[in-house]
Amino acid sequence: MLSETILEKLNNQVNLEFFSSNLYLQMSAWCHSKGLEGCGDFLRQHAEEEKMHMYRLFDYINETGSLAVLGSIDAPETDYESIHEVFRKIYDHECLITKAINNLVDVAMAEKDYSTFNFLQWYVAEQHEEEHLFLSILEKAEMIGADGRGLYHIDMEMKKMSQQRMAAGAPGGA
Ligand code: OFO
Repeated sequence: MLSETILEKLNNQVNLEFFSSNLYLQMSAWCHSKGLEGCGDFLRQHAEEEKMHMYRLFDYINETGSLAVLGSIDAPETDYESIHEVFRKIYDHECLITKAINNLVDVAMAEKDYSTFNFLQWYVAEQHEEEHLFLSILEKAEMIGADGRGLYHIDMEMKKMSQQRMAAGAPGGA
């Protein structure tokens, strides 16, 4: 049984994960519109992963006998100046998600809701991985540069990562 506070926060997180999915799907469309196929494929896959994060929360809420509630989701930004800006915004967004998860963990602990606390540990580990992943992509992209050749390299790198993830059974794909 979830307390009202925890339920509200879990439902907020459901929406946040949905927003993340839409954000990355929109970014993937921007990449494809600029000819950055590798980046676009990678972000589309990542949008699918975010949907899995959302479903995991949704199922957990349902399993407790509480009601998962889908609220309205803000439209993501559609235009970016560069692929570097895209990756910078993704990294910042992931840091924001980490804060939201940490806040949920704090509340679960304060309420002695050990089941939710335990459930959230998966997200704690996932956020560590995602922050690390996007920080390393951002750093590499900044190192490579933004001229034509640099962009080509970034896109090839992302294509490789996307293919590796597909081979490892990641959800999604273009
Ligand atoms: Fe990319 O983060 Fe969900 O949780």
